Amino acid sequence: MKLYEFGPTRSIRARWILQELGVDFEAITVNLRAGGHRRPEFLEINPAGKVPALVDGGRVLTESAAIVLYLAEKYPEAGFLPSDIGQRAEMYRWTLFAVTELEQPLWRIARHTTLYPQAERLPGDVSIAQREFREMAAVLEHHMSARAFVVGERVSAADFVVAFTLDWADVAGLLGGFPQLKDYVQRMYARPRAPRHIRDLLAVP
Ligand SMILES: N[C@@H](CCC(=O)N[C@@H](CS)C(=O)NCC(=O)O)C(=O)O
Repeated sequence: MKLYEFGPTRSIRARWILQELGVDFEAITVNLRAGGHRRPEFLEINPAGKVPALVDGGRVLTESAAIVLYLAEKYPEAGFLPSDIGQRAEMYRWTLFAVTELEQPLWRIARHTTLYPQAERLPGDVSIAQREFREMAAVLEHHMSARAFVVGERVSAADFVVAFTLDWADVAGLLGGFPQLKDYVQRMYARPRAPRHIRDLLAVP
């Protein structure tokens, strides 16, 4: 398997589950800062020009959450995909909650603070997105009281997606007031096969 990735990005989700599974994979850096995602050879793999992308034999898969779910299903013995349909439904629920309700405001904040050219940034949207993130984080904070994992009693694919998203929120300074979420991120990143934190990868030139 080949993982096309770039340090402090959503490719961490895919790397996280690959590391937890302990499967061999080749990591190929697509340097976003150098425009590697716009090169024709990468656009052939992901016409959207975004990381991560996973190449597994003849299969090419993009979308970080889809990659995590695919790998959880490919290696059922790892137990990252709950066998009970109710728990699996919860796993999908929180995975999608992370990439829609939590990640979208974070993405808007990133775009309007650093990614868009200065003239296109909308500072007003940053405060709206911060508020919307906090409203949804409060829902997860409540859900996480007295539980170690997002679903059931053990780690599942959803945890790799959710914990990464909350690490991103931490970098954006948005985890204040959410002690359960802070503890949860710390616990998840203390796992022996956890990836590096976004803030550490951002420091890599
Ligand atoms: N929904 C996609 C988003 C992927 C994405 O936007 N990746 C960013 C890095 S986090 C990227 O490659 N950006 C390059 C660009 O948009 O030009 C996923 O979760 O995989």
